[in-house]
Amino acid sequence: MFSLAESSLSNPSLRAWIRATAEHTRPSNIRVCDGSENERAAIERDMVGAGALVELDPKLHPRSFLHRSDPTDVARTEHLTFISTKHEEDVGPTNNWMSRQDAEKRVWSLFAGCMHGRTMYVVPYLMGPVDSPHSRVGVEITDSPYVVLSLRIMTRMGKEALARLRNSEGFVRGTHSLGDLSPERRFVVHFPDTLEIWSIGSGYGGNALLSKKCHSLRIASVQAKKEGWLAEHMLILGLTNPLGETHYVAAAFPSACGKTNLAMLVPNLPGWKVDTVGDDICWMYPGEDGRLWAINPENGMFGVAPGTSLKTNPNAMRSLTHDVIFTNVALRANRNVWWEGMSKVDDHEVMQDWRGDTWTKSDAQAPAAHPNSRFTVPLAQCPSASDSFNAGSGVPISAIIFGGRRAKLAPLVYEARNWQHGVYVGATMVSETTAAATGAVGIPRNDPMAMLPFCGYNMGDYFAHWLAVGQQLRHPPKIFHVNWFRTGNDGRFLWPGFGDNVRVLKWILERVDGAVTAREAPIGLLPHTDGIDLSGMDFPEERLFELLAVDGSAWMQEAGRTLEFLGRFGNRLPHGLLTELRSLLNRLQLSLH
Ligand code: GTP
Ligand code: SPV
Ligand code: MN
Repeated sequence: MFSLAESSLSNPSLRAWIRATAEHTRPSNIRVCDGSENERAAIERDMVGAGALVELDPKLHPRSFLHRSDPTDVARTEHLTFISTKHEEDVGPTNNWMSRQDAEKRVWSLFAGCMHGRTMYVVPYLMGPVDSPHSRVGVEITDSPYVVLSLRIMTRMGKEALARLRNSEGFVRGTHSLGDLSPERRFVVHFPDTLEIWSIGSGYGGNALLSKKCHSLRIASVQAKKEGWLAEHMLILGLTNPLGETHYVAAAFPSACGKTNLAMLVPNLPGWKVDTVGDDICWMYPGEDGRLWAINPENGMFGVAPGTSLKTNPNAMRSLTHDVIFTNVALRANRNVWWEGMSKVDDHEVMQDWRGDTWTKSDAQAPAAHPNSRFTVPLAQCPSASDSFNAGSGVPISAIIFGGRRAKLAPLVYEARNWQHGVYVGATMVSETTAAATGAVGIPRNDPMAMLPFCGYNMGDYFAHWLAVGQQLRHPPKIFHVNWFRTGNDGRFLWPGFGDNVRVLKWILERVDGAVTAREAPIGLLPHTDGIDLSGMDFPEERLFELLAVDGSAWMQEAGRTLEFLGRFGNRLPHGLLTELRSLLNRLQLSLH
């Protein structure tokens, strides 16, 4: 870490931008981050001194900390997130639009003097493997040391990024300030045309770690459209069968719907193995061999804590033994962390909840850990981290899985008939809202490809782009839809999920290999009743029937909802999707007569 004056920063446009930002935001000093251990230790020391980090017991979690964000700042704020383009129709009906002029008036003005008395950190970061032609550079300017420590885990940060940047101007410029943390003065604005992001008033997650959703999805999706690739909200995993054959799979589930968990699953079938390439973001390119290839642009995980345990996700738990930043979890008296679903605790054990208030289970009014509390940890610490994680070319994708959180309707798994039908299945996904964004939870909403909050342009054009990419692929991945969250009449999950999800992945790969047949249903291709391997589990077959049931009249109603949703895109909606909707309606009608 060094100040701008003494730094070896040679990139003239980077220097000019840093100067201009400092003139407007007025920090007391400027630090260019190099990603070193010394820099990390110095920032941690300062933050512990200022009470912004709590050091955990070094015997239990060496070099690990708890951070508490402002209680009004605990999740992404979609209603305060904007895309700024020349023409409003280019952001489409699912994004908030703001003109450049308005953004300067309403948002840039809030940056005036906002870093007074604070240090301005300049954080160069690389998205993607160091030697990948697909990797991209960004620089985030921030006054939050928590953001600096987090980016150091989540990205290849510092020297490696600067080396890649050299004198290029083609980097994403993110300007971030905590501002006064007031939700009234909180904004995240993206300018895809100039590769800029302005974020103020939040220090949490996707609002503040600009490499993540802002750069790798909202800005990158626009670049991907222009350049013929895909920037997606997907995990990437390698699945190896007992014969030693490996296929790679990418899966899009909305926020807090199971990507991290599936990406590092410990299979409940003997002889099967999962390797984790990515848990949240995936960039995919048509390869010369006609297949779709994927890289994970990130270097770490920002994973949901509640529900994570040695039983549900042992690989995540084993990743968390050292060098972790926990955010908004509960703190035990022994300076260890805790969250709901992690382990049994004594009814009368006294802890501090995520706000720092005294908490005991026996008289709890609310959870000890915030429902969107998280851990930040390098992916390399995960026992299942894939050797291909750093591969510049990425991995070839054999199957794409879409999935949602749906108490009713969607079966455990089905397969799309072909690429166009698969794009329809992704485009018409519905999932119940979660604590990952502010607002009510449990409300079903359309969330195409799990990208509703993250697509940086008109989603009508995005669907067309998906169709176009498919046309370029001589060997397109097969597309599937899954739902781990269907409930029975008692309101409980019908499917045990987690390690048992490998049983569904197994069927998916058997379909990819052409090893099994499927049965035709109006919505797509379903497993035969003996298609899902239930060996070694105590699972009544009737329950599998219930999980795989397709209720024709309920799907007919769903088609009405779909028509209304797709109608919002007007003439930007590609014909292919309407064709798919029409064929679905025909098949449903036939099945109901
Ligand atoms: P983001 O990081 O917000 O994008 O979330 P994510 O998609 O990575 O979700 P994650 O894997 O963190 O899971 C979110 C919540 O769903 C956690 O509380 C998990 O315990 C729970 N969950 C994940 N997989 C399953 C499953 O197969 N069944 C059930 N019942 N719950 C699951
Ligand atoms: C999500 O909400 O999908 C996340 C967490 O992965 S955040 O970084 O806040 O976007
Ligand atoms: Mn996510």
